[in-house]
Formats: sequence, C-alpha cells, structure tokens
Amino acid sequence: MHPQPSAPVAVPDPSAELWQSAVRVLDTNWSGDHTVPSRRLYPHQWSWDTAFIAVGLAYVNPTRAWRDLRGLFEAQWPDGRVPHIVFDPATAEDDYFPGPGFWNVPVLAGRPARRSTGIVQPPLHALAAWEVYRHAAAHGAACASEARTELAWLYPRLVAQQEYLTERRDAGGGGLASIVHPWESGLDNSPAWDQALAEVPADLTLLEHYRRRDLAVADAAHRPTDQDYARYVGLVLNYRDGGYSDTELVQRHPFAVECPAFNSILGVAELALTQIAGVLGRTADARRHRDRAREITAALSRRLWDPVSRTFRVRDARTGRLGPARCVNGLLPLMLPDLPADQVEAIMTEARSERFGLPAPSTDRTAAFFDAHRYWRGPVWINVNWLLRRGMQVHGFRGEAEQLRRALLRLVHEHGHYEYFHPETGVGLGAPTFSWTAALCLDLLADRSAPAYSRTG
Ligand code: 2M8
Repeated sequence: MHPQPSAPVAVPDPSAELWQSAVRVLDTNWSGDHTVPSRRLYPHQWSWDTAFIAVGLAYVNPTRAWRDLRGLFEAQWPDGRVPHIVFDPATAEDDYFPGPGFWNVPVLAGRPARRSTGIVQPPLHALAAWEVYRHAAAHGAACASEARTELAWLYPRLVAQQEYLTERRDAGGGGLASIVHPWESGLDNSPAWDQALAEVPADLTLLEHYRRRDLAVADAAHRPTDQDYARYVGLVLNYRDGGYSDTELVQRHPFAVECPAFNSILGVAELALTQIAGVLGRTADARRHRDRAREITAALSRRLWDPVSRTFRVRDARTGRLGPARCVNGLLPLMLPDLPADQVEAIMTEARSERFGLPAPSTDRTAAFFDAHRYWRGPVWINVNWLLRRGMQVHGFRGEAEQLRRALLRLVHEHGHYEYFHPETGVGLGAPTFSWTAALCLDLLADRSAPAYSRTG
C-alpha cells in the first residue's frame, strides 16, 4: 500500500476547523517519504516526533503513520539503537546543525542508505505502533491487514530497541537507562540537566568551528545559550570519537543521567509490547514484557524518587546524586500503572500545585530558572501534557484528564499549531506549524484514547 493523501474525515463542529487545520499541518510537513517536525527549523526525521505524529496519523492516514515508523526503524543500528535523527539526503548539510557530516556515523554492515545521528530519544514507538494498530480497523479491512503486517515487522525491532536501552545503557547499574546527551531526553535544555552539565566543559571555541544553525531560524532568546550549545557539541564529539560505544560510559563520558520521563516511557513501551506480543500470538513474550514493565517501575520508584521533596528527579549515574530541579519530567512516572499509590498522589499534588498547574509548564513556575520563553525551561509543550494526561487516565483522574484535554485544545485553537506556548499568555512560540502539536490535537479531539493500561498485578 502506498501513502495516500489524507482522507477527509467527518467531525462534529466546532472542532472541525481545528481538525482540518491539524491535518493541513501534517500534510504540509510530509516530505513524500517521512514527516518532518517543521519544514524550516527541523528539516529531517526525528525519532520521538515520529511516534507522536503516528498517533495523530492513525486517525487520518494510517498508511503514512506506518511509513514513518518503518522509515525510522530502517535506520536502526545493528546494536538496536534507534537514532534520534534520520537525515533526509535531499536536505543540504548546512540546513541543520549538527548535520550528517558532523555526526559522521560509521557505515556498518546491514545499515540502510539514510544517514543518522548516533544518539537516541525516548522509546515511544511501541506505544505509537499500538495506537495506530488499534485504530486501524476503523479504516476498513485493508488497513487492518496492513496494520498486522506492519506490527509484525516492527515487533522484533521494537524489542531490540528496548534491549539496547536496558542492557547497554544501564550505566548506573540499577536497572534504568541513562542518557548520554540532553538531546536524548527530548527535553533538551531543561534545567533538569544543569547540575550534571556543569561538569561538562563548555569550550566556546567549538562554536567558531561549528556554526549554530538554529539561531538563523529561531529567536535566540528562546533557544539554548551558547554556553549550553558548546557543551552539547562537546558531548557529541566525545561520544562520536569513542565510536558511539556505550562500554564504561561512566568512566569515559562526562554526562550519563537517568531521567524519570525517559525511563517511564521505557516502561510504557514494555506494556505496549505486551499488547503487541499478545495480538501476534506470542504469549510467553507478552508475559516477559509485562514483567519488564514492573521491574522498570520498581527501579524508577527506588532510584529516582526523592522522599524529602516527594518528587521524582533525575539521577546522575556518575555521582549517584539526584538533581535539585523540579521539572515536568518528574510528573511523567504517572504513566506507569504499577507506580505505588503514594507516589501517584504525590505527583498529582505537585501537578496541581502553584509550581505547575494545568497545562503543565516544562519547569517549576516558582523556580529561579523558570523562563517563560526559553524552549524547555518554562513554556508549555503539548506532547508532555499529552503524556501526563495518559497518566491521569491510567490512574483514574478523569476530571483532571478532561480539564487538561480541553485546556490543550483551547491553547492550540486560539494560538495555532505552535511548537510550544507561553505558560502565562498562551502565545505560540517556536515553529508555527509543528507536527506533533497537530498530531496530538487530532488524538485529543477524537478523545478515543481510553486508558490503555491498568495495574498489571
Ligand atoms: C528539539 O531538539 C532538537 C535536537 O534534537 C533541536 O533543538 O534542534 C527538541 O524539542 C526535541 O524534543 C525534538 O524532538 C526536536 C524536533 O522537534 O527538537
């Protein structure tokens, strides 16, 4: 089956206008082979963006959702890692920094033609694949059959992705995956990384050799500082020059951090794999995935929970210290159905407090580092709020889940499909026609996302 133009969908007013505008954004950002997050700022294919986009495409063009997922996994490395960017060969090196030349990923046996980065992003793809699959029947028998084929193709690849993260990335040795670069979190310049990043040398001369491209297409006041960017570049160089190897990370690499959001998504992926293995008739595998989800949840509760502040924090795998910053990633363990009730309540208390509120900003509103404009240091993002809402649904906070759904839709309806939003005025910031905002808007409008997972034992 080839990707078709998105089919018109009958939707009740007053949502029709928002629905149609979301579909238009996704059509505009379709390159002919994959969906880009935004044409100007992010002209390649991103990993977790692809997952969010697939969740929305499930309603209007499942074939394109599968094409996006398949395209991403065609660039999977033999060790199982799914790269955070898969580069579009039709886009010039200079159109995005750091481009394929900078990453200089070795061509390994069995690797496909499209080049990639060597780092990862949160493994949200199993959840996305499951969402596309479970909506496929609504599009007719041909789509249902396509969905089964695609799910079967993806399953071993999704398992390899999990194995890479749980085996090779357990730098702290406690059963959680560490990220080796803030970009791997997806919450790039969140204050969550400040403490660990302070140990990474900031060599500003690197920016003389490697010119930032983001400042040519976005407002500098919204983007990471040069100081942070120099650290980002230095971290890539260190990982790259070590051959993208994960052995002895803690000794060889200056940044290895366990993130509560990344690891919650890792756990949710195991739950999605439980469902996927189930429909593929792999009963023993399904049980194994469910057990893995429980183990990840237990490790998260043990290692990233700060009993004093009663919040989830990042943990530096090099020093064993919990980070001081309260950020939105600390709310996302709510997605895990087996999280102890006490921690669930604490997350909801934090989410309702003056520090956050709904929709949740990316960081604690009362903290000195809170910056209403700068990217992941204050603004509201639709994707993390969508994940938070899933967590509310999982734990039965129906009223707040509905309140959040309406608030997110209002934000996009009033301001547009922006990349992120001012946490006080709601004004749209960053890229104006941003794919995951549009895609998740479709899901929120359809509101068919019943709580997918409940307690497993
Ligand atoms: C942002 O990250 C990229 C680097 O990966 C960048 O700043 O250039 C983040 O918001 C990330 O979460 C997102 O996946 C990416 C593309 O939308 O943009």
